[in-house]
Amino acid sequence: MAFELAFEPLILSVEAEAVETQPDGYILHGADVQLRHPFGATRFYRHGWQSWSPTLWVDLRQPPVAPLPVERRPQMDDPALLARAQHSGSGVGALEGAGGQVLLLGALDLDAIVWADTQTLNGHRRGESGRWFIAYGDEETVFAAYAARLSAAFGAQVRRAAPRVWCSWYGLYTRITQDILYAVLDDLSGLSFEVFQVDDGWQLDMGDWEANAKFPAGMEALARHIRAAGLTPGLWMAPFIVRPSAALYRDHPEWLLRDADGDPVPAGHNWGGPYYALDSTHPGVQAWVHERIQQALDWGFTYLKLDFLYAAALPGVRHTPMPREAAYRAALQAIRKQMGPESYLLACGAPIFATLGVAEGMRIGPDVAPYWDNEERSRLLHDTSGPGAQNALRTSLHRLWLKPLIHTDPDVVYFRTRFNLLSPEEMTPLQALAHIAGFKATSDLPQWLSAEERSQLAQFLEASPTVTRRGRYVYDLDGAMFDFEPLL
Ligand code: 9PG
Repeated sequence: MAFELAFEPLILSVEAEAVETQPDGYILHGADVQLRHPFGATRFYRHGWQSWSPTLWVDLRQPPVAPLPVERRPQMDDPALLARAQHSGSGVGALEGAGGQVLLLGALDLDAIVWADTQTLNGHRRGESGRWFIAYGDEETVFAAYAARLSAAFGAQVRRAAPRVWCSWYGLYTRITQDILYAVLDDLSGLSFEVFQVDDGWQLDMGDWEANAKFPAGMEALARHIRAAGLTPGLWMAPFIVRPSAALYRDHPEWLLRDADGDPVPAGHNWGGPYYALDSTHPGVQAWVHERIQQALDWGFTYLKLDFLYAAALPGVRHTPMPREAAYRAALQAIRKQMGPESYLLACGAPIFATLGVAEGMRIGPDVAPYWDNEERSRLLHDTSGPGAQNALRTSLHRLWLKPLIHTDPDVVYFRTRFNLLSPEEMTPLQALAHIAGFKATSDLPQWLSAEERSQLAQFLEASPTVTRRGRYVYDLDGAMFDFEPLL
């Protein structure tokens, strides 16, 4: 049915099943909704599916985000989004209108996409029907109104400030050992971190979540050591992916998510080969994930960074047929419940919408790196989902409107100049973004820091500047202005 929406002075016509007028916009009903817009070749807010997926304003005259080779698509974005010819985003999309106004169309359900061309703005939901919020006005106002609607639909998890985290990844990568981490713990004393998070490198394999030979005393001893240093033990796991080299892959082929031909669904390509998704609706997988999470909790880790979560929401044939984001959300909810109210869940590589209201924190951009950009991947492959400070900054900046819903983690910041190609002009904006996003973390090894750098880190951890947004990319932190636009 056709309806007219009045957005003074605009009247827009929309195809939907039903329309409800609201003080801050309209609610549309229907699996498919279509609006005609008068903005022509304007810019589109393209919202990527999971943490690392490209999220930015794009020009409708330019081609849509180019997909990576098929085996790497899931780690970039929803493969179904990347296969589309139109400018498409996950859950929400927006167009720049006249005089700095923005027209936003956002789903209030999971498993939804928004796409646009020079004449239409469209919503499509995989499911029987759908609910959508549409608003036109000042950018900050319409995104805030949408965030409030999402909070009502999915719940918000913001109960306390995000913890200050030391994370092993961006300093040591997989080269962590028990002895190195014990030494780092000693050197961190005097800095006001709250969480010491052990990242990738402790486990036998993706799928075999037991300590490897670099942790001879075991994970329980490590957690005890961290707690004795006055910090909360944190641990990285990727519970829904498995590598072919893992014992799990050989022991339980029936647990893999499979496509219509019966082949395992690849979740990406890393660590020198493909890795596969587990079917989180399979009772065997559910029992196994429960055991793995319980083991981490029993070891004493009460902060879990769960990664590559999108794998549980990839297209595939499931043991229990259900929409794929709903399948992932149910699995994450089971984990969240098991963790109890005192433990912290940081979701990474996570489908954004399906994680809201479940996890306390979520990575909202791709990985930072001790360099600004990987020219080859960004320029030649046109992939902005890869590691690099610029990619991380860009995507995270475009997701800050999620702040009322969840702790928004823009990834770690740097203070070290050792083993780091970033200039001060690149490091300072990352630090500012951490204050703006409200999530502070670093991977700098204390022994790498000069006395001056260590004191900058100490100040960063203790500061909580008042943040005022002055424009899309302009923020005021206690009177200091940061304009991120030239960096994008
Ligand atoms: C550990 C890391 C860190 C990091 C996470 C995640 O192949 N990939 O496309 C790919 C993307 C991101 C990535 C690793 C691989 O990083 O974001 O913080 O925990 O895993 O392996």
